[in-house]
Amino acid sequence: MKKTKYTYLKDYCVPDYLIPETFLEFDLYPECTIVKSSLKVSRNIDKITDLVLDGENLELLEVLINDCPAKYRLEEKKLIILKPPAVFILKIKVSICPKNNLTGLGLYLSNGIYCTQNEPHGFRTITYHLDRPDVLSKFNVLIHAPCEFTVIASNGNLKKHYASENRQHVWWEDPYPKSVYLFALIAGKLSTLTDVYCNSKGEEIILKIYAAQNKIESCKTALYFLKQAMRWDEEVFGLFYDLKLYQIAAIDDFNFGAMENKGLNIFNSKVLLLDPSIATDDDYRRVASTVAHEYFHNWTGNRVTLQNWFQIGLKEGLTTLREQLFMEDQYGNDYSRLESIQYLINHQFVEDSGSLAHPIQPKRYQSIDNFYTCTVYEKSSEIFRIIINHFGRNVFIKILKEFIKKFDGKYASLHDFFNVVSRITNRDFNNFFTTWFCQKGLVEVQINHKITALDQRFVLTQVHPKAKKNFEIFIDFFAINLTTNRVFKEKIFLNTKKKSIKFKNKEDLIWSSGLSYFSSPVKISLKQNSLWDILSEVSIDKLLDQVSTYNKWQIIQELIKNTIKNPDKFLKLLISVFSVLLNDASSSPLNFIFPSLKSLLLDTKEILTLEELYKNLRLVKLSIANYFIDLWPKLYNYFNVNVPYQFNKEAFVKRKMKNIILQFWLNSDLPPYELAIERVKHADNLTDCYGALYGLVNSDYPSIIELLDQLDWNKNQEIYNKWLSLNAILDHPCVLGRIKTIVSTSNMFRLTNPNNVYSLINLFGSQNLIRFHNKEAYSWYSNIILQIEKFNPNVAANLVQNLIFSQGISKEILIKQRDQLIFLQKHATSNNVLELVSKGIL
Ligand code: B3K
Ligand code: ZN
Repeated sequence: MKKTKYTYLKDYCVPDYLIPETFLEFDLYPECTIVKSSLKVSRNIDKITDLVLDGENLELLEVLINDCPAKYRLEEKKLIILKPPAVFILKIKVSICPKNNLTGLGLYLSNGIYCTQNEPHGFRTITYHLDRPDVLSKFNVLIHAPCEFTVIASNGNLKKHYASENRQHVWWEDPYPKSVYLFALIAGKLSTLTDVYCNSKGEEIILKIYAAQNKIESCKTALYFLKQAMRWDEEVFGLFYDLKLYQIAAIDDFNFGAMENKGLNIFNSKVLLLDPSIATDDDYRRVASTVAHEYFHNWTGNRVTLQNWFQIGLKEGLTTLREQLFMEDQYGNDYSRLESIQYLINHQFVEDSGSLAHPIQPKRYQSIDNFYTCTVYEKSSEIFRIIINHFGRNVFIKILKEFIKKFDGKYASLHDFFNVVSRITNRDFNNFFTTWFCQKGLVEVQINHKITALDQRFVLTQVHPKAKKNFEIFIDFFAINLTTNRVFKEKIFLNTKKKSIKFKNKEDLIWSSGLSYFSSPVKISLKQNSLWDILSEVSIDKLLDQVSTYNKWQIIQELIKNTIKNPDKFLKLLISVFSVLLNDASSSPLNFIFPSLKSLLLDTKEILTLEELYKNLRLVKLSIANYFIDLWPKLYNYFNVNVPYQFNKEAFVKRKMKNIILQFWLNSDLPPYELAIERVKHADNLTDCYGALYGLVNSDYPSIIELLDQLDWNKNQEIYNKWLSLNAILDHPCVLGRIKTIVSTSNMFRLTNPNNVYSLINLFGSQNLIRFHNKEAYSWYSNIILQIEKFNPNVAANLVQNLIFSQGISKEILIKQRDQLIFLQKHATSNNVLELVSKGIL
């Protein structure tokens, strides 16, 4: 039996020692990089005790205390300095091998470029240190590198650069104390894009982006987004950048999107490079939001860091909220807000309803890597947003400023933040904090409509099978009296199981879809079939006309779900709603996007199996496509404006509409295959080209395999990853065979490249539910997980999540799923994989 070792929040203690200053010296060589450190150490408790440093996969060469040999003991992942003095200088020399490091953590090589990733525990594979966020240290870094390197960078400001003996020597100094997870190093033959940002105080900040020579031109738009984000943070939060230099490096092999290292962000190229021929509009938006997110971390994460890793929701939730507010301000409140709500529902609601559900602040973990989830990012952001919803943006800004002032240069916990919230709002947030941050599980608010002899009422009930205590739910209740046309709004604080809202006029037709805007991250269940009957009687456009963008979208999403559950009953109504929407040129494209299969399964799991749901979904799409068959060409032409590609809100909304129309049309009995293929071949931008391909892949186009094979999409990794993703979502009996062939024979595909793995294998497991959930795919998939786990447990664990999915899956297939999890439990070796597997087996 493998031993399971957990880290518990209740065991947290302040560090025994502090390291206020760190000097690092790197002599970079692929096979053997020597890392020398000189640490100023001071005891932080009264008792004389050993100093226990973290370190993994290091070859220890020397340990000195105050320049004399130290007394130490070496354990597997620890270097224990035996009872050192209260204050001393510790010098350590280790050797590491970046070339053989395929974990995507610590110091590694990506296409010949030295790069680092240290959050959460990469630094311990670079040298011995206190690898915990509550130890903050001022860094001085000296790097020795080959003469031909054009970029040799670390955090902070460049102090000195000189060459001698065929090597370059570069000194960096970061004036701000930081946790080691924020340390970064980039070195290699890279090109640089430089710009200057002048802040509103008139100070100049040099901006630099580093990327491979053939990619540097594609970084210009990211630079523009960066300047937008810097300006926005000054104007909205009064937060200014605090160094003279801001650097971003683009790397091809990176485990996730990007990393906020102080003054030197490292980005996965996928979320930095933009050019209409390699990136879609969605990529443009993702780059804007990621560049802004990493920049905003400078205050929420870097200047104020975390007490321990149980608090990641603090920096990630606050930063995600800041990123979302930025996107709403820059790219349209309605569109961006609906997009984040949709993301939350499609991903976080699904996560919170399954076996991988966890509180934002977990009580324990085996591998903290497994907690960078949409619960920690998106759910916590929604909970922080409640403060804005309830008290207004200005109060939130005041709270954040106060919090930063109090904890600047220090670490903080979620609890610390809510203490500031309580103080400033004059309201006790303790219970709010413990219920929302320490309990897991999706909260559902059921809304029952009852007509009594005297009145009619809406009864709101909170339901949360996984939590013990009632949540404090802020509800901005919305109803509309369709008889009198009066809109009714009320703020309700649902901190008990039930509350009801009475309406005296029991004869009137009153409709409620719950929230007037998304005021809390809860799933609203409208238990009011009678109301849907009312809707068929009254003119639906009357209702849609009078409600907010959010309500409109919510009613349509609810109707789509009902139609998929019961097409006979609701299809007619859905079609009449679509008629209204399609005839309104200002309709948001998001109204026409169906909820994800996974989120639909959450609503239908007791009634429909995955196959039945999928069948109904296709039927609904076909019916809509055929019903509007005369309208599609007109709409398509209307939105197909013939102007050169530009990324701005008006243009991307038009392209989105155009592509949605094409995708519906392709699902009809008269699909415009030729038009779609013409788009694929001749569109002047990837959004239109990919949109047409996406439509074809999701239609019955008979030559789809030949078309995918003919595409010449292996010129660069960016476009190749797009091609992989189209293969991953193919609804075709050959899909598994194709994926296997790509993995084993394509010379562009590397299992060691996270983007390749995510675009093909992970997407297959997470999106192609119909083709993935079967015995053959499962057993191939778990073998791939084991192969990847050997060199990159982080990426392997991300894949495991797809094997833990039960909604709508038949018992017979679930047994096979379990068999694979048991197989993985037997053969896997990493905490990352084992922790998820054991949650899946429970
Ligand atoms: N803080 C990083 C994520 C680190 C993930 C480590 N597994 C990027 C971000 O959230 O901005
Ligand atoms: Zn973040």
